[in-house]
Amino acid sequence: MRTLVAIAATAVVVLAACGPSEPVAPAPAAVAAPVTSSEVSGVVPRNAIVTLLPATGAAPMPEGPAVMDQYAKRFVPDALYVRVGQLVEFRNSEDMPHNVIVARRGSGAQVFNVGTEPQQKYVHTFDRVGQFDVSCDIHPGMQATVIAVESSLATIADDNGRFTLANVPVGRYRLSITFEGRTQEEDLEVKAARTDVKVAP
Ligand SMILES: [Cu+2]
Repeated sequence: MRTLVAIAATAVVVLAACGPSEPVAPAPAAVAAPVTSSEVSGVVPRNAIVTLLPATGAAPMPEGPAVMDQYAKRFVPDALYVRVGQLVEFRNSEDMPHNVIVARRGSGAQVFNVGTEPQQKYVHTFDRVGQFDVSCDIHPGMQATVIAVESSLATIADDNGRFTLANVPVGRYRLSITFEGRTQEEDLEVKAARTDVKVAP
């Protein structure tokens, strides 16, 4: 019993030393990091080309050409995003002749059909947004896709119309949707970590 009393007395002394009116500094408020980029995703018409364009003006053009090569009897890469107006080099980097046939997906309209001799290249500039099927009729297994777009922020919706664009800087955009040969646009403000989009055909 004596021991318990002594402990209680000690506790009182310690509490008194703290003082009753000691100012308590407020805990620093948790500061959320500002959102600088967003994942833009949603549903649009199936297989549509989805592009985010600047709110005004044109997206800056990348330097240099885009390149689709031919080697090991393949197109490399087998899917290539290029910019409308950009030089696109179709190269042949192996020791056998190929050709390059480019046709607009959907209509099937042929854009060009050229032979590509070893170590040669053919240069083309796409003048419209669209998806293009690329083939070599010497080697039927050679198939590729070119997607011509007007911004580096672009993708293709899947068969259910779902798409995702990651790491989109916050800001105001024009959302451009191209499907079945036509394009529709709407304003889009990207300001949250996730931005949901729904565009009916
Ligand atoms: Cu070939």
